[in-house]
Amino acid sequence: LRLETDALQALQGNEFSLVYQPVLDLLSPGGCPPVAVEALLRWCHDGEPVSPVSFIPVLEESGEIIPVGYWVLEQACQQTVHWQNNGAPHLRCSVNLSGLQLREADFSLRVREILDLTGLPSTSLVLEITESLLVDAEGHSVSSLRELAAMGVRIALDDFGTGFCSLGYLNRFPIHIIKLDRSFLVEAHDNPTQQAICRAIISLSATLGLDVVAEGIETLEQVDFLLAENCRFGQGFLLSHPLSVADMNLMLSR
Ligand code: G
Ligand code: G
Ligand code: MN
Ligand code: NA
Repeated sequence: LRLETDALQALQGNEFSLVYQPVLDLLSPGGCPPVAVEALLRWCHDGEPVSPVSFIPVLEESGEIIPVGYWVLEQACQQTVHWQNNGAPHLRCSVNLSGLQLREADFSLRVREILDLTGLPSTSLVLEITESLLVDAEGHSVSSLRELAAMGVRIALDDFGTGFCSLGYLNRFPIHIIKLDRSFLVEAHDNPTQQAICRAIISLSATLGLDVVAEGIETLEQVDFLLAENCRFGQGFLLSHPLSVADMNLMLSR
């Protein structure tokens, strides 16, 4: 309960911040700037970090995820424009959405305004949604997705393979990127079934013309496996932890 009332004041109190996890081209992990960064929300409350796993549901429950979500979008777009103007002209920015945000009547319009305000090209923005969001999507959310895609915004399906999304959804909705859930990769080295699932998702994506980003890469063996399977993009602690703006600046200046 305490968390709830405090979350309402956190936005005004500047208690939120973003960290950015690089998405790298596995063919040249150290050799070129990240292809994208995923913005991840952090809340430092009374000097203590609170995990998004516990506070995002609270923000969703109270509806506060709407204003916080717009803050995240604006902040991430503004920061990405800065990086684009300072040595990483092709950097994309990936932002996680919760289902409530897509249900907002004027969501795509607000995204358009944020892009115009910050100057981020629409094609540089990736919005990450989950399978459950698609399964529950009613008409309006689907129109929002189509409007965003028509603007040039790219849509990524996050944690792919863990939800209840049938493969038919990949055709029915405007999806451009699949983010392969890290659970498959964790067991890929000694579990032939998980390995086969990874392989199938990667090859299906290629057939459908979708990019795949492997999540949660923690070992070199996983990188080798992914490259052998023609999965070109990845993120994970091995490549880089989520970074503060200052640490991202350092990474980009190398
Ligand atoms: O950053 P971390 O791995 O702790 O994130 C935990 C969860 O919180 C992930 O599922 C991630 O997608 C989610 N998350 C992080 N930042 C945001 C955000 O800005 N908006 C939403 N809706 N979810 C987020
Ligand atoms: O659900 P989503 O994919 O948005 O979650 C992103 C979360 O995954 C972030 O909170 C980030 O900290 C976490 N993460 C990123 N890379 C790794 C990794 O290599 N291993 C693990 N265990 N978590 C990771
Ligand atoms: Mn994500
Ligand atoms: Na994910």
